[in-house]
Amino acid sequence: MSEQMFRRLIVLTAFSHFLCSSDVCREEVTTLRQQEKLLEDQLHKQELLLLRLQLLDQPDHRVPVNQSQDPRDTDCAQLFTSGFRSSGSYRVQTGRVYCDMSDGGGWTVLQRRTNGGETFNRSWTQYKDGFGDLESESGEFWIGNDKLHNITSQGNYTLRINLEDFDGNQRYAEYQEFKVANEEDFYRLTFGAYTGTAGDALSGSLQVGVSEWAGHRGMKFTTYDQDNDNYRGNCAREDKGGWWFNKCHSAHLNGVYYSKGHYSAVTDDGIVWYTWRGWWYSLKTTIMKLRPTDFRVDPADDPGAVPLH
Ligand SMILES: [Ca+2]
Repeated sequence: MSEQMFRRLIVLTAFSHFLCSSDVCREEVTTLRQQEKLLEDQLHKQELLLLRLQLLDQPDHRVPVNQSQDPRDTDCAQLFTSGFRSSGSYRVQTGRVYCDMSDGGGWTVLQRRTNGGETFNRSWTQYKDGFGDLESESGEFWIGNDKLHNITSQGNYTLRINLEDFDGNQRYAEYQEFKVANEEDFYRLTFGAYTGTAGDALSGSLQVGVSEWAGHRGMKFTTYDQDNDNYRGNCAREDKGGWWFNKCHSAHLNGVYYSKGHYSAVTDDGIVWYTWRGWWYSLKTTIMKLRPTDFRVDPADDPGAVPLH
């Protein structure tokens, strides 16, 4: 029923009171009043619904509810720009991802270690598809190498790695031009210039002679069931986790979770960032995340934003 028809009904109901004299007529008036009340309620509900839809259409009033987002978004940076400001699990073009909307916002998280809840000694297929807990705030997971390739082939991305030891010290490493190749090229790792406070363990270039056998630039991905490293054996088997091994590593964030920092083992199979705590210290927390390099936070838009480097 249109608003115009509804108004006609109100007028009719109002005047019928003066025109009526018989009981039948009065009954009809009562029925009409009931209908009027029902329609009034319906109209009120529709007005509220219309108002909510109008609010959703305005960027400043977007509600950060995961279910209402557009699955065609390419990454967490695009979601952040669209108004989604809550960290959590979202669906983007390449599938489900965890978005870190703190630390400047717009980060797509690719790996997290916090408590040893998940084993990272997994097969090629599991690393390809991803595994672990993508839903909770401190869940451990690997995003999946196919997703990693799909996202990083969309543009120019910066990789940020946040590390924490068991004494509560925090360091970070950032790399420009982060890219992961497709499965045909064994998810080969590419990255550019380093900045940060944890040291450049990914290239291993800090110490002379290390990068040739331990650096990860240009390395293919290796798992216990698919050996693509430069070592005579299989680094993933020895160090118990999938990674871009060389012969074998100067950084291995998918290693065994040890509940104390210093560890002893047959091989250096802990969660290692060589340039900070060496090969025989296993870190407490690691987060690897990526964001388009040209992403800029408008300070007026997000007063809590951390200045970018
Ligand atoms: Ca090998």
